[in-house]
Amino acid sequence: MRLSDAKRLWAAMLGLVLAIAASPVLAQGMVGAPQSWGMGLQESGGPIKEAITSFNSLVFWIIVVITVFVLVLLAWCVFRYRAEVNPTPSRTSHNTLLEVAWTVVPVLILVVIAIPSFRLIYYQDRTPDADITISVQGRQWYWNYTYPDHGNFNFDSYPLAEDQLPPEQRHLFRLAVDNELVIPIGANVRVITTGYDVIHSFFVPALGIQRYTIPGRALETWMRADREGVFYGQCNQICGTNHWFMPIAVRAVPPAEFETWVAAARTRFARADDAPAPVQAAAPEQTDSLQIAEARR
Ligand SMILES: [Cu+2]
Repeated sequence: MRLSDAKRLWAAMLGLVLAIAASPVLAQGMVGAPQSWGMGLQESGGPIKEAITSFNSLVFWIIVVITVFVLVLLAWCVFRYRAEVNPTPSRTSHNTLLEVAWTVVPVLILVVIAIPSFRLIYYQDRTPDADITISVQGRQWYWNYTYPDHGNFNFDSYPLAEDQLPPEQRHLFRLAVDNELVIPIGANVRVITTGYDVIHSFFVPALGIQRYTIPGRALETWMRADREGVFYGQCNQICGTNHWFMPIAVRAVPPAEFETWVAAARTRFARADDAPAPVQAAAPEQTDSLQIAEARR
């Protein structure tokens, strides 16, 4: 390759890198969503998911070691004690040392798994120092979010139709929503979940959060995004015919941007305590919505 060719190649590569860096998708930060042919867990957007990922790796490697050990042992027995070379089979039926070992060793392995497992369950359970609280209500079939610390404004979140998405984001159909749940980066967000009609479940894999939303019951959990981005999830408790209609989009923005969004949202969305809670019979008001069209199909 001539020098000028090499230079041109470098220039082209640099151009490509700059073009990718300037594209709007990357400008928004991380996108927490499933990918085609994705293996393993989704990339983590915060500390809970990081803890889940490292616990998953620990268990994975324990499984690998056990599987390889059993496979090698089996292969060795099959080869070493085949009838050809071992015409008189052993009549041994008890071996105290071996029996104690194969009881105690698995128990120890389970203890090694149990300790970090319990630690993780309690870490995910609730945050001792919440910066903000958000109330999440699962409804048939949409999400309703309330910000009690910021004027108690409240809004619904519905999925976007496929043709409402720009072509390069079509893969986010059934994940992208009209009104995203916006949180500040680095804040411990206490999430209180309730159910309006049946049991739903608030699940955002990239943030490592999942909690049922149960009618007549308030459950607590928390989440924190340490990276800017949009983290997608879905209701993961079968809740009726339009269960698919409950995607979740959590957008993490810098704190200053969050304050700007709150100021705009307070005027845009009616305050929860200004209006009585909607009754179920009033729900089909949005005759033009995708949900109604889907239900009629
Ligand atoms: Cu559901």
